[in-house]
Amino acid sequence: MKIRSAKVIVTCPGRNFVTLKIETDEGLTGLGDATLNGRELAVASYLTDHVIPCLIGRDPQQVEDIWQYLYRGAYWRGGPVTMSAIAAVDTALWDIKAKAAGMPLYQLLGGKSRNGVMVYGHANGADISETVDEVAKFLDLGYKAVRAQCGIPGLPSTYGVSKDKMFYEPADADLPTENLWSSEKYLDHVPQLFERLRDKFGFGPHLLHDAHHRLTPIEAARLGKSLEPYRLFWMEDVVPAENQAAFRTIRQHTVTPIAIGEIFNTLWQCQTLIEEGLIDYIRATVVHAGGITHLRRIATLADIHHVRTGCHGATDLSPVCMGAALHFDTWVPNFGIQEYMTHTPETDAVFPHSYWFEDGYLHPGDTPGHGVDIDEELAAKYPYSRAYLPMNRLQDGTMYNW
Ligand code: GCO
Ligand code: MG
Repeated sequence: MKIRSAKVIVTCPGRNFVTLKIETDEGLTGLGDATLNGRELAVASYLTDHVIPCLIGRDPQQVEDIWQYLYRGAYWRGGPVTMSAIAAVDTALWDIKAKAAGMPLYQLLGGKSRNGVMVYGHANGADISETVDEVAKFLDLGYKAVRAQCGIPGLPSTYGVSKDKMFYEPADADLPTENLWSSEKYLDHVPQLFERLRDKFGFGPHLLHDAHHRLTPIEAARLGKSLEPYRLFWMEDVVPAENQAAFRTIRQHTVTPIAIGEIFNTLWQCQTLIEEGLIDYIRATVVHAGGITHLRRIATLADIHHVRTGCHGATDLSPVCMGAALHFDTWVPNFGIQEYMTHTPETDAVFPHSYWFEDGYLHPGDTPGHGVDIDEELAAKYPYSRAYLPMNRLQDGTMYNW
């Protein structure tokens, strides 16, 4: 079998997605997600201008060799653009391999380890009462786990709070909007939210929270301590992780479980976190962490150190990434949870897929491959439209982490 052609499809059915489609001389096709929120066209160019010419004529069955070729061979290693491009190729090749075998992808990875993939939904509100109502909606839909975010008194806007509840989309403008941040106000408010949620819903549902890289290690330690009575499933991205050793401070002070990794691209960015047992959940996923081939290595290292997976699954990860992640989740022994933000109906129509939600769990389906396709004619009706994530400043104007 040989790779005959490959192309990049950019479409914006409500938000931008970049998809790689690889075609073989035997007529099999495979799809990989290459979406990098706010930097979509950089990955599209990386693939079209630098990767696709090297793929033509290669044997698509050599998934590992092609991964190594693109990673080692480029000399320049890592980074979100490179690793999203490699991930797209890798995902498309696994899709082809599974289709050639006539099997759903999870079978090739090692088969089912569970009957369904537990997911968490996103509840958010302008204030605590609104967030409580939103959590109730998710529980009514059958979710076993819900992430809760809410507005902070004294801050006009913040991460995780949106007007459009079910389709929360942070890339909200064609140039970055700006938020204002105060860790003091945030740290005072968040425990009140979880106190109300536990009062109302008890300790049955899993509750999660994302601090979106905004605290210092000692502030994060305080957050974890103050949330201990409410027994969260995890607190996510409490500090930026360039300095992995900083997590030692947080770990010393709190037993609230720690999750991080949605922006990680390689194992090296979480090696210390995992090997020293500084985290409980690793959030890396297929598209930004080098595809199934590399994510599998991260998960295997994590397993040895009692760290479980919690793949990123926001709306900027396309249904192609979600489909691949669900096969991975169905197999991976140290599965923790999968994030799930539903895509808009327009996006679902462009990407017909075999996965489905039922009673708090997602199921990958049994279609050969990863089970996600693209309707190219429909995709062409939604041209790229530039969109950026917001930025964030402290109240005195200092540039800060979003
Ligand atoms: C999450 C994330 C997202 C990101 C988004 C950026 O936990 O789902 O933090 O909301 O901000 O994916 O592109
Ligand atoms: Mg997050």
